[in-house]
Amino acid sequence: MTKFLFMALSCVFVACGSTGSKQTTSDAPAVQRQAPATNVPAFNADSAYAYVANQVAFGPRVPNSAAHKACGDYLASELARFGAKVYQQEATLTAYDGTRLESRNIIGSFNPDMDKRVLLFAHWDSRPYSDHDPDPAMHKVALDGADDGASGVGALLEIARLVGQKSPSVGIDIIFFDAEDYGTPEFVDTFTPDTWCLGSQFWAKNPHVPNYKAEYGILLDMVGGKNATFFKELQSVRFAAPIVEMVWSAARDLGYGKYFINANGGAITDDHQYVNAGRGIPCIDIINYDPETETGFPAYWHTQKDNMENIDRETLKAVGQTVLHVIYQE
Ligand code: AHN
Ligand code: ZN
Repeated sequence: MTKFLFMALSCVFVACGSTGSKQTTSDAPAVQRQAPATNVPAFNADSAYAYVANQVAFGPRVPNSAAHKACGDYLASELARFGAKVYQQEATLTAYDGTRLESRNIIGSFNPDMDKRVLLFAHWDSRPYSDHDPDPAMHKVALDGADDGASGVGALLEIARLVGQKSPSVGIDIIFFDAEDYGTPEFVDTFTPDTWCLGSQFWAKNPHVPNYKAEYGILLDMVGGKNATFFKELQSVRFAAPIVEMVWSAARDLGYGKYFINANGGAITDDHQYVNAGRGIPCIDIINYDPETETGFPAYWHTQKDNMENIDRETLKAVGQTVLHVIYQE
């Protein structure tokens, strides 16, 4: 009843232009426009930025390295500090070249006994190669992964901190997947399927609790870049269109339409695909997509330039506040 009233009011506000939203176009039906939620905590961008910087400060989080181990311990202890029930799922996974990767998926559950759950995830490992670097001498050198890896985890740690302070009315699971970014490099000719996203592939077959289920899932991948643009990723649109619309319209209502572009992007192989296919959970990917570059990713993607210089608090805020809005309206 109150929900309908709120929706009616929000439509009136939109109609008379008093919400401050600058977007004039919409492909979402009006019924999906959300009530102006007043119970949503404020995402602290400085806090998220610090969680990103802290990860990068360990050095590249390449599986089997000391930095990887130390950062994994840090992430697990932060989730525990925020009040989550923490699961650490260790597995030896095999890379494209046969390397055995000592991997760890790190899971924080809030209100683990609640039936209705939302899954939020990101990968926490960083790529062992800068195989898109303009300098060939860098192709086999590990990168910082400030955006590619650390940004999604940093935003989710800030969300975890807030969820721990004041619970939404659904259970929240936050998964930091390992071994996402050890996929076949550009300098190798052989094609092996499914070499990316090894941690999420493992989890999809071996969830941390039997028959794990969530209403939907949201993947954050490269969510910290300055002037990032999040187009509607095509696999997300195919498998979870209502979730895409819910998230993009929440972003628009919050005034983040310059980041969340109301147009389709490319199809991207990413952790959401395996969670979707393996567990039947409709998942979307919020990922920085640049239609102007050859790869579809920002120019610093998989180069030495994926460092803290590209990380912008405003982008982290746009993504984090949007995700909070979505989970607190449940
Ligand atoms: C591929 O490059 C096949 N997928 C992109 C997944 C990814 C890598 N996201 C971050 N790094
Ligand atoms: Zn990557």
